[in-house]
Amino acid sequence: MGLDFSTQQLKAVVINCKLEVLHEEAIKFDDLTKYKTSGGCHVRSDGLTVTSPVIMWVEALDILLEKMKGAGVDFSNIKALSGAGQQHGSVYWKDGAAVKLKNLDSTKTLKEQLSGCFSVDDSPIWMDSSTTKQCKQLEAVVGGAQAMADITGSRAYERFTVTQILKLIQTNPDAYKATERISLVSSFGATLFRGAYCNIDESDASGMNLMNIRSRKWEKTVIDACSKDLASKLEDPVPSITVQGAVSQYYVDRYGFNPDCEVVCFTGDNPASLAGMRLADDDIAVSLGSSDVLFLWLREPIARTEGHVFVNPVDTSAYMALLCFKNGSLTREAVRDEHCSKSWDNFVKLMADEPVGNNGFIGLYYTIAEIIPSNVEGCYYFDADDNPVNSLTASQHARAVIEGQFLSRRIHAEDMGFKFGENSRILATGGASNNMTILQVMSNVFGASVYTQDVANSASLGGAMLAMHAVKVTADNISYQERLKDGPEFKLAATPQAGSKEIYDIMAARCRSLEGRVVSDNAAL
Ligand code: ADP
Ligand code: XUL
Repeated sequence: MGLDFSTQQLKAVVINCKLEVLHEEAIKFDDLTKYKTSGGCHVRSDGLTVTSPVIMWVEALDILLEKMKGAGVDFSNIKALSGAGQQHGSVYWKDGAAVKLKNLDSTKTLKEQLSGCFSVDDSPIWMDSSTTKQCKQLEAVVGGAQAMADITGSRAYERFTVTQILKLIQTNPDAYKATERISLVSSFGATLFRGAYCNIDESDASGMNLMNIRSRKWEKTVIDACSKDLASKLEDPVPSITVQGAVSQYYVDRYGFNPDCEVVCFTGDNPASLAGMRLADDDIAVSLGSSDVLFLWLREPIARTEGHVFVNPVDTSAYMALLCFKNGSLTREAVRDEHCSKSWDNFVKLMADEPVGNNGFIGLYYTIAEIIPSNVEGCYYFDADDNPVNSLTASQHARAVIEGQFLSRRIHAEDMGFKFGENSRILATGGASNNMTILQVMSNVFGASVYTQDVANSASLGGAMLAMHAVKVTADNISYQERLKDGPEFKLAATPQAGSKEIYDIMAARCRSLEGRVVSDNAAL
């Protein structure tokens, strides 16, 4: 079984040894209306602080397992489970939580028993951008942004976990003091199933600005700059396919799990997607979920001050490169809701009213503070001569948001060394990869063929596949790629349309300079 504690929902998938999907389930957090989340989170009044109630994730697991049991899933057949979590988010377990976790009562829900177990009720998540001060502070300690990237794989980013932990230490020292363990969303998921604290895996640990990506150890200078006791509140990083031990007796008694079912480390949603898509060397994965994320397999950890290098979850000696754009699906939805009567059907019909290239109009949409380019906010429209315009028609908006997003993804990916070409395969996943019109624009802008998998939730699928690999590999030493070679195939979804390359090559160059203008205008504000 593979789970995915993602931004907007908790998902699960059950597969068999032939890699066939037996069952899929999802619980949308916004459907748990009492938590009043939108898109699974709360954006605070400063517009920068973004959190999710940790107990909502716990309750979603209660509901998910009940639903699966009701649907006839036979948990006694599950040999192993693993999963994914939205990256960077953190969970703060209060003193005494380990004892509660160890003694879970199977007649009660997890929510009933764990509600008092968190020293911070609202977990900071990846959409948070409130820690610029802490980023600067920690970069200064290690010798600057590039030095931080060389050590941890990324310059200090607001959403990266250690900057969030430092903010807690500085603004709410009592809560930090009352914390016995800090989990990532991923290791929190594993901990719930294990009934004991689970390790943070090396791949998701790479999204903390805290682990040395070569030695795979916590970086002492960064630890000491936060608090000398921080390491004692963290479970050490281990390879992503580490078996943590059997599932808690709670799940055996309440849901009929096999007592020998192994819990394998959970990892970040993007590393898990890399596993679920069985990414090969020349592939570029594009995940169109709440965020838009591009990633690829990397042999050597060459880190820059834009983008990230993470430890590879599948091959622990390798790495992965990743670019994350915060204005993904939620921004497309905002345009759909404002200009296209809240319907994807209308959205694609309106897009079709405008030609490839939108007659030169370019739109850059940052409805929330962006990660790339850093901290830019607002929506900006330009005509074919690069003059700013105040508004666009509904059909121009529908086309502009998609073209603008993929043009920007292309220029930043090329800057980081991603190479798009006729031979590269773009593997698309995430909610918006269901939309063929969007995939066609992506193919045109990148000038490469786009493929999709039947299973849209590559992160939960990757979790299930990593679980299967982890419990077998010590006995047979077969590589991940070899074991999973018969996994769900990719199907061709779109190829570049004739003439589009010429149009988008010119627009990509324009987009680069317009984005630069928007960045400097934002900085001047
Ligand atoms: P996450 O895992 O981050 O919660 P998903 O990968 O499940 O996100 O994607 C959810 C998003 O998919 C929604 O925000 C929605 O906007 C988008 N989505 C779903 N169907 C479509 C569609 N047909 N066209 C465009 N976007 C879609
Ligand atoms: C990656 C990132 C997001 C989250 C949520 O760095 O911040 O993709 O993992 O999906």
